[in-house]
Amino acid sequence: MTPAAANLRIDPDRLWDSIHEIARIGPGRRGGSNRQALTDADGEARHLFAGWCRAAGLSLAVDRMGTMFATRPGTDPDALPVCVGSHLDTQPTGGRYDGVLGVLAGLELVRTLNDLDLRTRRPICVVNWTNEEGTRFAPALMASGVYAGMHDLDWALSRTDAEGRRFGDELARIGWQGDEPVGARRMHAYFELHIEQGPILEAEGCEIGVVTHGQGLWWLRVVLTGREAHTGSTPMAMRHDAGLGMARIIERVNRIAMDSQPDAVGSVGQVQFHPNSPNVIPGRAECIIDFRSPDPARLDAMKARLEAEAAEIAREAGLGLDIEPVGHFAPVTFDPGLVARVRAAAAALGYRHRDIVSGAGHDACAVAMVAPAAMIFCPCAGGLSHNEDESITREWAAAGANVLLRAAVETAGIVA
Ligand code: HGY
Ligand code: MN
Ligand code: MN
Repeated sequence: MTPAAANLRIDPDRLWDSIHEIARIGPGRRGGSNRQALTDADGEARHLFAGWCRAAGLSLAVDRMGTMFATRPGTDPDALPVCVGSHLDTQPTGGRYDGVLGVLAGLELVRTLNDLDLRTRRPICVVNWTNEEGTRFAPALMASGVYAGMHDLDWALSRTDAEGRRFGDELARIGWQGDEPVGARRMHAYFELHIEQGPILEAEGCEIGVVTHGQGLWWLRVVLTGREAHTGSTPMAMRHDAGLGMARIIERVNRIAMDSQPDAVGSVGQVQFHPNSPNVIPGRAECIIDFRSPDPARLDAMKARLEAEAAEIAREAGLGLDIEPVGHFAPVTFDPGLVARVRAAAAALGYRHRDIVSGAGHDACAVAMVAPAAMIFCPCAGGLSHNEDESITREWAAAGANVLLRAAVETAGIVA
């Protein structure tokens, strides 16, 4: 590593200010963020980010899923890029840092190289993946999933939100449907900085998580069909209560996850009753089940058990049942060479670090299927995330961004 590169550090105030400037777009009610994919707020944040990229001399390309690729040229025009990124979309009651830290740390990396007029052999590309969260349009990791070949493009563009609006129509409406074929752009390496979204790093006094693996995930859409009827005048024995069936399925998700310990989680975060009226027995109930485990056999066993026992629950309650897998990725092993580079960067920079498995899914989990990928975690207070009280310190953000800078620049190659 050249002396200039060995002393590289980002500008922590500029990174911090950028994070809090973009947080003004799509604010939550309690200081966090509500910038859901393909809303006007998402579109506005994209324009702000694109302006910052142009001001940093980056060339911007957008693919057909709306993913943004902002590239700083390298000295070798034929070399594949080193990509650094994450996502700008948020949960409805999200924090300011989930995803945003990784995208803006990538931009800060470029700004720092510009300040020092340092050239790299490989291009460096900052990425904003569309719809990482999957909250409005399931599944999560949607655009990176299409990029990795997990989903068909037309299937993704046809996904609808709770109001029946199509993903592709909303992407066009906010003016961010690009024309670059999804997946055509190859990467030499991909790094993603992200908050841990768990309590381990803070509890152990570590500033950096060296992410070796990511747990796998199944998202199952379950629809129960009963019969709408009057809640007052319908005898209990005559009810086909989709709401009751859903309650039993939600409880069974918890029981399956608890029976699958250690290293297994399961919850239902999204439920819709139809017609959702207090004096109508629900004729239809729909939810998405979220099962995760780092153990592929355990993950698939949870799914199989749920499918069998949901059929029994539906039969007992006299309900129709449909189960559709709407999201899946197997447990991920990140690229050992890049992981070692992240670990060496943390050590060289003097940060307390430890290896860690990611509980949350990230775009890097999809990208890892088609390119060498690695992740860097920084702590978050109390491990809290997907909550407006999510918080990190400026120092944690800077530590993560400095490790990202060093690992990415070492991979891209500094040209003296
Ligand atoms: O669901 C996830 O793990 C990610 O936070 N979207
Ligand atoms: Mn995220
Ligand atoms: Mn998230």
